[in-house]
Amino acid sequence: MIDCLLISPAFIFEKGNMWKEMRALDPPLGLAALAAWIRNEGYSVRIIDCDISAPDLRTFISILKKDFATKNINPRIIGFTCCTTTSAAAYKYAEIAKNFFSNSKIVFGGPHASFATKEVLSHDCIDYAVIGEGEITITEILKNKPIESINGLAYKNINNQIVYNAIRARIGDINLIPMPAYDLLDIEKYSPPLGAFKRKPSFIITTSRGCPGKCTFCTKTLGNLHLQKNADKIFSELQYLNNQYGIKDIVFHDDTFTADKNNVQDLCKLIINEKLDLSWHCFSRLDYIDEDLIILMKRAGCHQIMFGVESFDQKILDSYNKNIDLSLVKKTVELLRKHDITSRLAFIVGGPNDTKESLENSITHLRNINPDLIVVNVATPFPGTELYKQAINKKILNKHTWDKYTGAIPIITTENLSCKEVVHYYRKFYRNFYLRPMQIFRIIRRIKHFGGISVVIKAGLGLLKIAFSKKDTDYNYEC
Ligand code: B12
Repeated sequence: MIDCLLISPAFIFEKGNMWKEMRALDPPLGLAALAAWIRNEGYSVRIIDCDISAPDLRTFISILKKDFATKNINPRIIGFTCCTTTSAAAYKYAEIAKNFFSNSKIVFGGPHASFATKEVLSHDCIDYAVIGEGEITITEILKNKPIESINGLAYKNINNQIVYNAIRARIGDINLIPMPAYDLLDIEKYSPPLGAFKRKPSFIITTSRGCPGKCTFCTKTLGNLHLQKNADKIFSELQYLNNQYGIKDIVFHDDTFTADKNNVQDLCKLIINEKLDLSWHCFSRLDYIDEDLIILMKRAGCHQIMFGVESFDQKILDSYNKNIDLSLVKKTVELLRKHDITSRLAFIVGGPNDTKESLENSITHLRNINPDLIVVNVATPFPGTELYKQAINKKILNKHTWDKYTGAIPIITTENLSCKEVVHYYRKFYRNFYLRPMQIFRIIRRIKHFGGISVVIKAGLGLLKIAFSKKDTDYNYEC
């Protein structure tokens, strides 16, 4: 018997998707966080990351047979993490798991379980959906608390109706959450996307939970309250990853790593004073960074910062509720250049208000401002977001299965752009930005910042695939 088996379903991205071409293989951090908490409470727990060990259903079946069923190891709870994009795959894995272990309770958590709860529970094999932060909720299931008294849980009653229990309050002090159970993952098998790390081994972590922003395209699984692990705690986690697994490079995947300036300063000072050999990359906001901080971050090993700019049209940016002044873009990119930190800017194409003019304008501005790297996503209305509500209200949501919600396929038809035009601009951004002699020269010159020659070649080939797929109808989309 094992108390809890946690599973991250595998997902195969379509051709031309940025994550596929950039060969990212990132750890299920939510499951590692849950596992650490569950273990601290005295329960046994294991994680299967299907991307690594069971990329197809046949392998999954043989793992369940070999490692569990034949050894009579029956999990009391089988928990799946479920993003919108991975939901269809998650349902298939869950059905197999329930067939093997009919007495186990199948629990779904993560963004899709939190915002598409009804759909998740419509599957016979799924018993419970956990909404929001999962640690305390899953522990209470393990403790056999009466189901109707567990906050943050939705389930089916005997009449097969869905019951939503009271909302689960957030764990107030993020410093009380134990370090994710990295030992339950095959750390050496993971790698952040090409171009995001400077050297290997590199690993991705988060140091905060929640985001006060109100961006219309963002899924806020853990809510608005931003809580930050303190610098000491982050530093010991970095030391652990370094000592235990030789990790030398980190991608801080927090929504806004610099949200708490004092804390970042404390962390940088710790890294510098303790001489931790670390290079790192983080995500920030243009209004949460200044030159003093940039200088200190650089001294502490920061080699790249990513900012969401989304559009160079202030009105369109405002329509995303991003609340950022575009004049900051040029200033910030120049500051990063001055201090030899790679700048990476992220854009959205195909939002409800985008027009050909606004996208052409963004492409021209981008070339003038000239950051080091860019990332482009097609506007994708994930359940629970304002963008999703807008798409439903305006009746502009196309019929698509959730596996198409990858950020590279148009899911909404806008007033001004056809799906074909959106795909055209998705590729044009990449083409016009990267395929310039000056840009190619710049990347070659900064090879050590981008992780070496082989990484640049692989990333370059991936970008060519994104930018030059045979025709704009490669994607099987309906408009
Ligand atoms: C790191 C990250 C990645 C990494 C790694 C993903 C991974 N394997 O975990 C990379 C770069 C690969 C990535 C890729 C993508 N990502 Co991403 N990513 C994140 C990010 C920034 C952090 C996730 C994280 O680790 N959080 C910390 C942990 C502690 O929180 P958590 O995962 O939510 O888990 C808690 C609860 O949700 C719950 N829970 C989760 N699983 C389970 C399971 C059970 C059984 C239970 C009980 C509870 C439970 O308990 C956990 C602990 O409290 C989030 C944004 C965010 N701030 O959460 C986006 C986010 C998850 N990504 C998102 C998206 C859209 C994508 C992409 C499609 C790319 C894109 N176009 O943006 C791809 C697809 C990935 C996929 N396989 O589905 C969306 C998902 C939206 C949705 N509705 O599904 C998010 C929410 C971003 C956003 N704000 O919109 N991503």
